[in-house]
Amino acid sequence: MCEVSDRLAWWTEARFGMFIHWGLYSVPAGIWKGRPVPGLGEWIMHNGRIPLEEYAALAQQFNPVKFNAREWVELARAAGMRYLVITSKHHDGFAMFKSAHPYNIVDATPYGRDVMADLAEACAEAGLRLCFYYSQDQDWSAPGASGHWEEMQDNHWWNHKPDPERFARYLEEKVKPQLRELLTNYGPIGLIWFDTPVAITKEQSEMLRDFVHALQPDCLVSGRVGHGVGDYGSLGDNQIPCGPVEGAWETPATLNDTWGFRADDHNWKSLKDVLYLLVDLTSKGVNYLLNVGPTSEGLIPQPSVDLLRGVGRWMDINGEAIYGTQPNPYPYEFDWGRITAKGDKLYLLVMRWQPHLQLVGLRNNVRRAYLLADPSVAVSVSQSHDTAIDQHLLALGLPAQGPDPLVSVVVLELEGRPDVDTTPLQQPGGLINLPVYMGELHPSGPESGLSLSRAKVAQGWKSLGDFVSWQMKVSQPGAFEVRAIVSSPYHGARATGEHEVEVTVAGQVVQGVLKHDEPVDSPRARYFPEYATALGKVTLEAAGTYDVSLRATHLVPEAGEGLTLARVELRPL
Ligand code: JFZ
Repeated sequence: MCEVSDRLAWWTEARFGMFIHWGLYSVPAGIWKGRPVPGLGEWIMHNGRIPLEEYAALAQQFNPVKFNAREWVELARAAGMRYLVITSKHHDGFAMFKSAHPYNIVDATPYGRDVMADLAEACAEAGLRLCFYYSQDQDWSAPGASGHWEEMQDNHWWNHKPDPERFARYLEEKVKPQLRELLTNYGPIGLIWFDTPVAITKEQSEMLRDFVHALQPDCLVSGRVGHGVGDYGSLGDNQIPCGPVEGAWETPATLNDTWGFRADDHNWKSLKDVLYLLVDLTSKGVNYLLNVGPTSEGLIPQPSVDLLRGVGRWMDINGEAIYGTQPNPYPYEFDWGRITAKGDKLYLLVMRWQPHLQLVGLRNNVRRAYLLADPSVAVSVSQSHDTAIDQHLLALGLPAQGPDPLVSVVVLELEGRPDVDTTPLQQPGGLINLPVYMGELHPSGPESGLSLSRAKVAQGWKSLGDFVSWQMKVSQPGAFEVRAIVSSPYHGARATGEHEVEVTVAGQVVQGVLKHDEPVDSPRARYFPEYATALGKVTLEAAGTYDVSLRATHLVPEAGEGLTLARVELRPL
């Protein structure tokens, strides 16, 4: 069996994949007996408390005569996606492939075709990796599985505890045989995207992982197989970490607010939203798995098609700054955009174009700088070093307008591999950004739960003795406004508790209550809202290195996750 890092090579190179949620739920499309059932389209059976017999009857209406595997695959390829993950069996338990278990698309629908066979052929032709989503834990149709419909009438799936013996039998009698079908009938499979581990034990997660690897040694297993035993991890829906992550991670994301098609969901993201997510995630080393929810006729909704074609036009020109890149070597974001790296090159993905872009902390000599969209356009480079504070400065002279209205790429060819100062540095505009993950966390004692979340935000900050400290390098001294930025621990959560904090900067103290009336506008904050609070003013008389710390002076006990601090900012006044 090969090592995990070998298996992951194609996936890390790919960076961008298509997720497809398609099943019987595409027929009601969010509406049951004339009424919208709130929630995700693919959850309609559960959320609508629909008895299995009624739900299964949808199969007779599932006839996707407009389905064309080549068209879907062509769209994914045109968008720049390098792998495709499709729901082979979602929580409803219906198999979208030919299976010995009769509840499947070939045996139960008038369509009667194995769409996975068509997709496997189209993917092989186009050079895309075919991958299968498979709900191993929840199966609302299978006795013994979690979320079984008969046990859900006044229960919730996440606290439903199926009988361990019957659950084990379900794994043996349905899950393993179906995985064997998926891994033997369709050629090489890129990965199995397991999901929602709730009842599964660690031994069972390991057993399924090993079962997959035994059938196809190169096939990856998603982190949602449970208990952290997969080949890579999943972040939350649309979740962007604050800084680069270690290891292999992927963010699954929707184009509107559902995975499976809902006729009434028109809340489409813009091309700007999608490109910013792609760029932001890539700069942090996270794969982007972007979803489409086809209709029961077999069509990908037109707004999704238009968005993906827009992404594709951008990727045709700028894909080099995405595929096979390393994360930003600086451990922080820039207010003008993001950085990726490959070999001796840095790619500056500029979201806020400016003719005079400056970068601090790059120690390499720059051999050449150019626009990825048009290498013939002259970009001037000047580099200097301030020996007093040991700070490198790169100044670029760029055209007045960027080549792309949303994200334009400037390439820096360096002498050698990128070598950057990774301490918090004052940026050329004067801003100093102090993310918590770049500081030092000081838990008050063994009882303290203070730690970093997966997204690199402070969590478990519930004790007044906890604090965080940083050292920062200041090149342009003066007066600054000190701001604290909190992040919501949950997708779309509005507020986190009005905690009171004090920040000490070089011995000067400012203090205030963290409010929620100044939302931050950034790609990340769009999905996990962030709020900034101005705490007061400090003055730094000279360039140099300074200490900063933040403590809580009052914590709101009912805020579940405690003080979820993302960062402190010093803005020049
Ligand atoms: C799960 C499914 O329940 C859902 O239907 C869809 O298939 C999605 C891709 O995966 O939902 C989740 C599970 C976990 C998170 C988000 C959505 N999460 O950890 O943020």
